Amino acid sequence: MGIPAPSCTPLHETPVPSPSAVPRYGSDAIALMLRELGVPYVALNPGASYRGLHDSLVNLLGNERPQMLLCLHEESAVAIAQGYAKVTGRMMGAVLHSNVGLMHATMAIFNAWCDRVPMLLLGATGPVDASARRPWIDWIHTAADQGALIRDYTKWDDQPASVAASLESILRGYRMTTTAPQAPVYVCLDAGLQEQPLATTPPLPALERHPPPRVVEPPPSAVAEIAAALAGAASPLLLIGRVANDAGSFARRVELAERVGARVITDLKTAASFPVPHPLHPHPAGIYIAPEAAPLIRDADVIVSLDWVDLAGSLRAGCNGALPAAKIVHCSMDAYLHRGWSKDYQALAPAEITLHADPDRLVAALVAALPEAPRVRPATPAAVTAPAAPPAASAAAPAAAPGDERLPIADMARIVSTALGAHRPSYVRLPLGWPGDCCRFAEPLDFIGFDGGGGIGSGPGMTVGAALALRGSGRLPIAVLGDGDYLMGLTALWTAVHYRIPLLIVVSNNQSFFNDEIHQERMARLRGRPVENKWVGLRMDDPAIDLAQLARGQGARGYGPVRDANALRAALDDAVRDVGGGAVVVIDVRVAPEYARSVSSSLVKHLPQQDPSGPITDAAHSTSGGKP
Ligand SMILES: Cc1ncc(C[n+]2csc(CCOP(=O)(O)OP(=O)(O)O)c2C)c(N)n1
Ligand SMILES: [Mg+2]
Repeated sequence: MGIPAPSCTPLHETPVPSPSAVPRYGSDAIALMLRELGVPYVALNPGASYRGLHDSLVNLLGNERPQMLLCLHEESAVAIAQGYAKVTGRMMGAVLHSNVGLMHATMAIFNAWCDRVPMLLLGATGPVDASARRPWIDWIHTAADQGALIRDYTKWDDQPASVAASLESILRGYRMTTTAPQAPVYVCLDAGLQEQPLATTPPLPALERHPPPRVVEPPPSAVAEIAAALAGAASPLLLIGRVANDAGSFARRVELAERVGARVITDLKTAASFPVPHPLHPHPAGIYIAPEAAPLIRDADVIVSLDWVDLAGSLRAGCNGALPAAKIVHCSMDAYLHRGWSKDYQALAPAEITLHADPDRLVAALVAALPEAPRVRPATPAAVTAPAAPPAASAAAPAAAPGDERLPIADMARIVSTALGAHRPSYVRLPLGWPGDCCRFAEPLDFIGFDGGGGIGSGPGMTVGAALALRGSGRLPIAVLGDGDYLMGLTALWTAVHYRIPLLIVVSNNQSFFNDEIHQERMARLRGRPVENKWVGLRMDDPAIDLAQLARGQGARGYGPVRDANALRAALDDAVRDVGGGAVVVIDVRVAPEYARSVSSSLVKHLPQQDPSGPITDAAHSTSGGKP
């Protein structure tokens, strides 16, 4: 049972008709180009550098196709576009004010770059003609080569010098960002050019003369070689990374694994790509290779990587730093994007066969090349659609001072996944410390992957963008965010409330940038210094921040702080009802500062070497006394 479609209608800010709605300015032509390309939305925070384009979007296009989505921070605007692309596979736009708006947006652009999502970023500067600049403000908001700020983490950028060149530039950028390997592009529009009056606007380039490039199929000889290797393998392994999230591609991956009896490992950095409960997927997906999954890598004789992020690092993680003996097939087009500034290309991956091809096309070709009868039938096919329930929440929470009770994070996770299981949740984000057994993704879009660049603060914006894309799908957009992530990006919620984009955020509130407590604990242990001090400079307490109030202050529903299992269940019931009715809901759940040990290394890289069986807790400092 999914949640019903929201009962509210999306807000459209409809402008009064303009008496002079004929294209007469440079930005009018640019706005028409955006419509021609089918850009559905442009997320933005305003600025005088693109007041010409803003006017054209409102008074020429009537704020339709594209529709503007007002954001309270440029970082949210880009995160929203990223969330939208992660769900739909399609791009939307973001418009960023001159240099300062672009500076605000940089981290989000880096996330989108590392996540390899399509996105059209429009910027502005100038007037480039200094004689046309207003005093002071136009000078501080004009930069030479503005694209240089983000050139190292965009696929392409341009600053066209005429209106006709702007149209070509936007079309070129659109084709580039939507062509694999995908990544954001940036087109910087001179303010003077936008505001330039025109006797007639230049014709839009004919789209049919600039079609998307035909996709090249993987070479048949390579397909035959890989198929033969898989067919002859005793322990084949598929590592599934950045792949398409349509149902057909998802089903073909299952088909391939079953035909050759391959084990499968999936990655929480990327979206749900294979049914986790499937018998051929024996271990929970993780951010890192979990110790229990390592033997699959060590013992494999053929490994096929389908655009797996950090192939070399994962292979070494599975083999104690060595490389596996297996024959390795690496199918990815990512090398086309590799540059020098950011090392997001990861360690150099060994491979006997490297294919610069679309991984889903390789899967389709392999399925066509391999015999139909499954070599190894899954033991219990029913398990594919009926994942085993996670262990029940533990009965007893750790002792805490009266009024300061907190849920173990594993309990919170199990209660959330059980309560939402029947409502077709689409997990947009999971916090560090989320237990692997609560990642029971069985279908595409059950999980949409991580932030790409590890930039905290993107969670709320990405949730809004994903929820925008999921609107009316019957799915429940849910993000479980760390309190630090929530607090850095929470003004994105207003955009969701304003445009009636229903969603649920559960904040895993340990009142800390807790990931760094683990690092400080590690430092203290290594250096023989007091572990008790690990919280200093990291705890967000005194005063405790009222996270639900911060949601209510933006017109969202805010529940909590919730401190026990029953209160959480009740809040989730209310939240599901509210989201079904169109609301934006935040539940603040007080969780103990700990990462669930059952997560093993799925979401955490370096757990300190302490009690190997118990959770990583803040036992070293006293929460029982209330304040650290
Ligand atoms: C923009 C940015 N600043 C700082 C960091 C370093 N960092 C990584 S995880 C983390 C803590 C995040 O806190 P929270 O979201 O509350 O999650 P928790 O660790 O408490 O589970 C920080 C500060 C980062 N990755 N990105
Ligand atoms: Mg935290």
